[in-house]
Amino acid sequence: MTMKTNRSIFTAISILGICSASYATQIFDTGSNGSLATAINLDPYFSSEFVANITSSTTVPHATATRTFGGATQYDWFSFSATSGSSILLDVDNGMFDFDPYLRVYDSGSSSITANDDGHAGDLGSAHGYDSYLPFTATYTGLYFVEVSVYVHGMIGAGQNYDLHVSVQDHVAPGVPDSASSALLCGLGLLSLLGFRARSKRA
Ligand SMILES: [Ca+2]
Ligand SMILES: [Ca+2]
Repeated sequence: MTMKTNRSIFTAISILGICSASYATQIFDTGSNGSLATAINLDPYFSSEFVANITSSTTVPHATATRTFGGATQYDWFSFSATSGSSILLDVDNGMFDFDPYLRVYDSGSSSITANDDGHAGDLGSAHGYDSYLPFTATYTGLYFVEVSVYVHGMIGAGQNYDLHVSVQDHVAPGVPDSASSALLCGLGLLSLLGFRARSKRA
């Protein structure tokens, strides 16, 4: 393979990376959230950008937590605020076939509120019915805590990845949709690739 071919492939892969789907409201799990006390708070990441894998994404604010390869072996904890009476939806995507996800929801005093194993009922983003999907109504105003584990209560290990989408009716949505910036970067990347190919032809 020539150096030119290598560079073309590298450039193309870079552009694909830039142009691939991302969530403005996405936070990456760094493995530091192995307990309720260290839960990652998702409140700053809520937005109403369109995400195909999230039910009613443009009308109900949502945030996404993504665990990526290499994460610590642990339970993953997240928190978010909700107002009493608000509809909440927890939606695990891309869990199965890495693992069989199980969700548990607690209040700040570690009292169990609700849980779900295999609620996925055909929404986008899940390839298998073992993904969790948990709608419920907030019974108080304050913080809610979500623990993600492997069925039935095992720790999640390296290589077991997923997206957890949290949608909360009437949540403030400080997250800024990244659609415009992604489109700009994607366009600049494509232009640079076209320029590189033009220079290669003249060489
Ligand atoms: Ca989904
Ligand atoms: Ca499950």
